[in-house]
Amino acid sequence: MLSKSTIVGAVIAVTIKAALAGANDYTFEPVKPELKKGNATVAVRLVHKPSGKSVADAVIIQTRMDMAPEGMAQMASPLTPQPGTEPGVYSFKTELPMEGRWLLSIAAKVQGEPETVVGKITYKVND
Ligand SMILES: [Cu+2]
Repeated sequence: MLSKSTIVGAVIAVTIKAALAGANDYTFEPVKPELKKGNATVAVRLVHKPSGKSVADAVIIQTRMDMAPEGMAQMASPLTPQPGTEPGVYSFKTELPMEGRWLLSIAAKVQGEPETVVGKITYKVND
């Protein structure tokens, strides 16, 4: 016979697993990890890891592109959303005035997922 504490423990374990599964089931991947200095299009694919499928219809709620990886977090370039080229790909226009590593921080709401999905991608920007 199962003790009450065993059952409570199992319920808690399942609850924690469900919470961890949530947003961590999703990942943002760069369409191209390298960009050219100047006018640039930053495109990311949102992937549901367990199925390997691209996720269309996510709502991007926050973006930031800055040079934090080079110790220049204050050097940020605003991102302007562009029409998607294909389902599951989210594109933005920006201006990258300096070569080096730039960090994209992005947050999205995915249908059926209560947690916010966040991603961080480091791009290499070439002259
Ligand atoms: Cu810089």
